[in-house]
Amino acid sequence: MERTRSLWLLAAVLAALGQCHGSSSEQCSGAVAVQRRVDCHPQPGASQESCEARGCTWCTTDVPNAPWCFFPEDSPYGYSLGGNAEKTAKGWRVTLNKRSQLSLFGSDISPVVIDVEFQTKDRLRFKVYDPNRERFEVPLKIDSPGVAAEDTSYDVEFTDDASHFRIKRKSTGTVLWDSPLVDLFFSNQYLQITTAVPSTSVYGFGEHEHVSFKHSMDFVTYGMYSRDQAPTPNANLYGVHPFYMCVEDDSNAHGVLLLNSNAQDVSLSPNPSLTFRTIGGILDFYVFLGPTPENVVQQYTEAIGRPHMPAYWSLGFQLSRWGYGSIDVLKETVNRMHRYDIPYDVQHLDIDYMERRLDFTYDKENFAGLPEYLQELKKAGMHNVIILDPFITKDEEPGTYKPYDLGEEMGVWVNNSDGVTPAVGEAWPPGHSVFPDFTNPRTVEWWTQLCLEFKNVLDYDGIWIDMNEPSNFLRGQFPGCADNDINNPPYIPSISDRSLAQKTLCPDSKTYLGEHYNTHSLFGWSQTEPTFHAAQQATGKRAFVLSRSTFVGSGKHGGHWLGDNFSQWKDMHYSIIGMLEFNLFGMPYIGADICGFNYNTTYELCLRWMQLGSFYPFSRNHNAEGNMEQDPAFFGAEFAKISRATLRIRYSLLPYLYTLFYESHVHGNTVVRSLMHEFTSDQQSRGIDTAFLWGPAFMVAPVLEEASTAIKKRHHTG
Ligand code: MIG
Repeated sequence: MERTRSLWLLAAVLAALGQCHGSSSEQCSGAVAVQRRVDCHPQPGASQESCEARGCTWCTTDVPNAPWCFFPEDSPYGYSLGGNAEKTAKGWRVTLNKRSQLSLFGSDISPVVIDVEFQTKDRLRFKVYDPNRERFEVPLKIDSPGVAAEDTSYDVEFTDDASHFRIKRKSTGTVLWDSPLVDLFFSNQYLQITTAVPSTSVYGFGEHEHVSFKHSMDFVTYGMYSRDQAPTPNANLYGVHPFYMCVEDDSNAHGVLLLNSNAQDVSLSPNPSLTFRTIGGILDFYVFLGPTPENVVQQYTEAIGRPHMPAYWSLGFQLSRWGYGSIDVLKETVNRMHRYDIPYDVQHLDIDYMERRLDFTYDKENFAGLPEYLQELKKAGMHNVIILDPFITKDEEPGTYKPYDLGEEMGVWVNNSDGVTPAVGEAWPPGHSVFPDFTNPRTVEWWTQLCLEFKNVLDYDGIWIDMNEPSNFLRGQFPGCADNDINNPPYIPSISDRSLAQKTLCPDSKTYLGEHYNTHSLFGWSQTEPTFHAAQQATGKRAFVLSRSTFVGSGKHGGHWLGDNFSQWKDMHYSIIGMLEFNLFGMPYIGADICGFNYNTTYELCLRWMQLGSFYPFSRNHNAEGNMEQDPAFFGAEFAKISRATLRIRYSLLPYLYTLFYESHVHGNTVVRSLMHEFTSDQQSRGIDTAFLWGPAFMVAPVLEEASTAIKKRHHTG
């Protein structure tokens, strides 16, 4: 014992020395090569002791972010085939048995079943689940016509030694998916699967601010859990999209969705491989065979729902800001926009239009005459969008605030773990707030009624739904979260604060569809569809819904903006990446706050951003409270002239943009796409994210750097 320990110590010292001298990264003989390591201690705080206690190998390395604790080649974990495949209506299924008693996070489930379904010629589903107990599944309906195995473009099989589960592209033999069964975990609160990917050209996963469109595979981990979080590189943001596209070396492309709404993360490793970890639900994968990037997105949206068809007016330029503060300032801004003749179709109203930030009210003092003014704008051909937050104050005098009184009567709130008393948190409205549970049909009734009634107060054309992660200014509701396995699971994915309750509700809160633990990231998604129908009913026209939190399939009923970005040059660049990613996610109605939300903008940055933003599908200049004004009429004649000129290019191309949206609505095409999408076989196109295309035929290459007047031809390495 003693001797082994000192050997370990010696190894650690040698490793540390090696690190100092930057010598070879491989310090331990016989260990799995660094680039092939799969993390055996994904939670923080790994030590040699805790690593070896779980039967894994400890070996330090100077390769940044590579795991020091990893599964050995002869890992005792995982599952093995429990028998022969059994034929099912649309495919086959097999049982898997756990290989040993060892457990990473406890409560392992065995047996589990892999069900393979040949859904369409180019789409297959495989799900791993517990045959003996129902677990949470995302209630997204995906049609599965079914197709015979010989008519598919893919083969699904186990390797001869039954150690790997594989999916192949028939036409080329390329292995698209390859999971060693020893890397499969299926416990109550920890599910993990690893797959090799056929190339390092991997795109997608959201929502994050990614610093490149094509991902680095150098041991990068992205957490996914909806959160009120201003974009910062790699942090989990407002929405959840566990979808990636991979472009194979021969330029065929495929896509993969993990349909799971629990807190999760994915690690990208140089092998190249991906490791998915989620803390609930089931492993429910959909694979789309392409073979072009456009085909992948078409097939993806065929499954999850085609993007909605936006109203023509919503392709016009839009203006917003938080903090006009009064109708006079609003009018002044609108007037100068017209005075400078800036193409402009939509005016947004942020929370300052409300009385004390209460939904379904307006400030009759500071915004006196707002109803009449909105009608005036409409007569002049403009359209209006109003913001609504998901929290409802419970502290008004009874009988004075209908949204609360009616909601209370109808029982529409998210409840505490007892399933009866409403969860009470704190947000923008004065006092304390409750949270509508949009997974409950009664809530949909309540919300629809309020939206319809409010249309008679403010003549809106569209609804902007904010803060629906859902955001709460506390860590969990009052009086804080109980200490239990739901609130404090054994593994918390790589998300900000490593907390499931920070800035939101306790995971053990109850929604109609189930525990908040499972439904948290579905909150905004579940609000989008009813808001879409309410807006449609209220206006009698095509609906406009802009949602901050989104999930797989949200594009069917709403658009998205990239959230609270910063007035910084790099944010302009990242906005292109976000826009390209949301086009992969089936949400082509997308844009970032032009000129930046947080911080004061500058003349030059804002002007360049107006030029870029003129080509966002959703083109809106928006600003945070307290910052200097930044509408394109604010900076004077020269600025206005340049903005007008680029916006006029946009407007002259609106028939084209509208047609692209039609194609996205009907065939699932992207509207904005990367150069790689169109020039896939050109290796150089793989990494380009400083320019983009509208459809196949129009390229935008904006200036993204300060004090520059030309675009440098950058060298892009595959
Ligand atoms: O806590 O409504 O992302 O666009 O201006 C901030 C005020 C709440 C966040 C949104 C932003 C909006 C702001 N909201």
